[in-house]
Amino acid sequence: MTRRALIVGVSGQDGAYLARLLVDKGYEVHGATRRTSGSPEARLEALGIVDAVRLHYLDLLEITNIRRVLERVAPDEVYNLAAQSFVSASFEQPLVTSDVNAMGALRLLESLREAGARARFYQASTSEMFGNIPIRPQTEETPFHPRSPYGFAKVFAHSATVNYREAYGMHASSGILFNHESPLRGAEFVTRKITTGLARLARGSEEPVALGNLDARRDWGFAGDYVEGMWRMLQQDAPGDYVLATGISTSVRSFVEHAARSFGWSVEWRGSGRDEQGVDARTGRRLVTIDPTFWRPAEVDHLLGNPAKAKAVLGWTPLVDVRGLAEMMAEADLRRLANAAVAA
Ligand code: NAP
Ligand code: F7E
Repeated sequence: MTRRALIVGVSGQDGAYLARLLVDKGYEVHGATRRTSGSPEARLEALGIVDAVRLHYLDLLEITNIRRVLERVAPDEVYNLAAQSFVSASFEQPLVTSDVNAMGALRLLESLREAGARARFYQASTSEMFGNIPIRPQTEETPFHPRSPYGFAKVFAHSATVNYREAYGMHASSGILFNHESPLRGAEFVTRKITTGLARLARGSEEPVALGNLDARRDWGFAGDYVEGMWRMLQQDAPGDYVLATGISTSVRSFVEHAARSFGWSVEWRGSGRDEQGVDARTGRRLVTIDPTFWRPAEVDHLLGNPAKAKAVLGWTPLVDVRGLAEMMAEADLRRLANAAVAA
């Protein structure tokens, strides 16, 4: 029998890759998206699957509409990928971030429980829950110390998922995913900001990429690999929590160097603090400058995940490393700019 999946947050990066994976696996794929003035279909179009996904309006702020969509779709699997996902913005909008990321997840869980639905549930938890915990690498057992409204709202949603599993026997799983990126990543996140900024420089722009903390370290993987892990979690007989990560952490500074190599530049760092600059070693051309407005009120300095449980239980392994990721994103941004220039 054809399985039916509902992806809440289908218009986002992960929503698009997960939708493609499930379409390829023969699922009937329903995508929930809130009404905005933009196109919720852009990423689905980019992956060539827009006609294969049935869209429904759903906002996690409104419980009646969640109930109606669940009733209409009657899914076998529900993936909650919806969130205000930009950590920086969560300092400016802590209340709306919490309403969507924390209470929104609870509204979904409660609607499933009330309906007596037997659907399996996936919650998009995050390494940001670990925040600045001085234990590395982080596993499913590592305590949380969130450093932002985004992080503490996600701890709430994670705890709710665990509790609904324990209290009501729901098949509710939580993926504690470390940073994962792709050519479809939002332009405000640092990896994509770097690859689009460098691609513009390669096309003749004279505007260096203005960045914040170059020393922050993240465990960066490829979104296409991570959605496979999400799906595998819901195929287990028993629900659970799983870290998905590569097991390698890289600084923002090194990510710049990896991306710059795709454009033929070798970055040399000059100066320090807010006067630091990244220049092309051969020509001295300015590629990166520092803008303190991108520093955060509370930073997460170093995240490094241990995906051993996911490897052992789910048989999951990430295929793309950070160098391959930087190259993939840089090439995609360069191609996009070249195509836009031809079309203009
Ligand atoms: P994303 O590109 O920002 O996508 C977020 C999705 O949530 C979008 O479809 C967005 O819709 C939707 N959304 C926002 N507010 C909503 C609301 N009130 N009601 C319904 N939908 C709403 O994020 P992503 O990178 O794909 O990440 C997917 C999930 O994984 C998020 O929950 C994120 O917090 C979590 N996560 C991400 C990472 C990562 O590195 N990417 C790591 C760990 C966890 P619009 O298009 O209308 O904005
Ligand atoms: O920042 C530093 C910044 O915004 C990464 C989300 O998907 O992953 C993501 O959250 C690091 C931080 O991602 C700039 O200070 C320096 O230390 O790309 P980011 P994030 O905050 O790690 C987690 C796992 C999620 O769950 C989130 O949803 O890079 N950084 N300079 C900068 N960051 C940005 N955005 N812009 C800069 O100019």
